Amino acid sequence: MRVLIAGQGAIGSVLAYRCELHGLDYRVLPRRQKQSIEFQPLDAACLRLPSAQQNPASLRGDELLLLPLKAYQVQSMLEQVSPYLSTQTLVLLHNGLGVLEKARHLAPECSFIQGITRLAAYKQQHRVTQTAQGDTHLSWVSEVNQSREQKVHAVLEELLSPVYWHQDLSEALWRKLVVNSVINPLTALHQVRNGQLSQPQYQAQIQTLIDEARALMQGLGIRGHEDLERAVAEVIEQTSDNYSSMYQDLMQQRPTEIDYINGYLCQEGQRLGIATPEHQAVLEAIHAQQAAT
Ligand code: KPL
Repeated sequence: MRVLIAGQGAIGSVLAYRCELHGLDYRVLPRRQKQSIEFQPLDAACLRLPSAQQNPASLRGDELLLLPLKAYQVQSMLEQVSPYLSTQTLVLLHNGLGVLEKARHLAPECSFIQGITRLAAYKQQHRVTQTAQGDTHLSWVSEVNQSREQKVHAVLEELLSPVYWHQDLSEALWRKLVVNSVINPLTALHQVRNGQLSQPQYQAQIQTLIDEARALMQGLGIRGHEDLERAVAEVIEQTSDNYSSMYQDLMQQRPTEIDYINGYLCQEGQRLGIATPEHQAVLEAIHAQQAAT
């Protein structure tokens, strides 16, 4: 099964490296101009990733398309390739929610997998450094035949090991959404590392954000909302030295995923008639910062 990797971001480059390592047939669908990536694996010498590039016009229908992109990049990538998509399987791996609905609209014949990965890497110019292998949680959100399912599982388990398959990922996706809705905007607005959010001055705002998100999860009947405080505190501690992705995006004057994180929570609040004023406030504050840069 041919693997297509959208973009040459940090996680996309890890996946390209792992395709090389396992001798898989893969191509890259560059978002912009193709770059030559120097890749530093976790446990091997640095190497230059070869550049096999796919022309979207020659997609075949049986490929596995991995989309390790920011939430806002997925839509533009799919708009670019949608005329050539047919029955491929697409894997979404990004922060935030709300992209799947748009992706399904753009690629109605494709089957979809949604996922969360703790695989970690960062990119500086043309160099990508992997920092953690991390586990990956995946779930099919489309029906596929058994033979396609087996082929896809085999490839993803080679590329993203360890992989855990779930019948329903909504609880894990929402818990991650809540964690990101607290850590990402607050670190970006206060210009601090994740770990600094454990200081007392941030606790009242963190609690309000969690309470609003909990009311939404309860309204939607999504389990796993009882110990959101613990989930947030654990990630703050485990990633204490990190600068969140939103902080880095704002610093580097790139778009952020705020509309798919706090923005998504506000939209769900409006739909359900549940107030989310604190999420609305951080959404507006990040928009204001983006407009000012
Ligand atoms: O996912 C993250 C991000 O920065 O986007 C966390 C978990 C907050 C780690 O920084």
